Amino acid sequence: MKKILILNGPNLNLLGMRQPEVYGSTTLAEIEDQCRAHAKQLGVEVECKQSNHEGELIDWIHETRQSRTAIVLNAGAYTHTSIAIMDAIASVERPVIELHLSNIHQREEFRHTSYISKVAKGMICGLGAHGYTLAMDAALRILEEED
Ligand code: CA2
Repeated sequence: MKKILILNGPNLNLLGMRQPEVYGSTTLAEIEDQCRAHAKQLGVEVECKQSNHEGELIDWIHETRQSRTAIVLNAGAYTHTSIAIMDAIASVERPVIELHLSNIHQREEFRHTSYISKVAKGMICGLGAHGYTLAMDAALRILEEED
């Protein structure tokens, strides 16, 4: 069965608790519930995971190798630093939709560079929590095109 893996990186477990003016007031648990409800409507399997550890995110990306999984990835600040996550994505040859709650291009200069964008199929940013379900729609479309 087609599967969408929703991966959230460092500090995103704090969503809804701090900086609501930047990241919104929806908690990660609420976003994950929305993703699970949306997956039911789409008829696709979904798994939601969050880690503050780069290596753990990389391990989960590796697990999608030779599967029918697409990844929705909010790599948090690793977006701007992690060649290792970029390499992991390139190595598994699975579609990744990069996602950011905030519009990274309207923020500090250091957030304008994304290593993830270099290997992602596409990117959604600036649409808050709604971006996750939009990214799932895009991910499913890509999986269908693979069949
Ligand atoms: O806009 C996004 O989704 C980001 O990926 C969020 C990252 C940031 O480093 C990226 O540049 C853009 C930061 C996530 C931190 O999340 C927090 C949530 C609540 C309170 C504090 C941090």
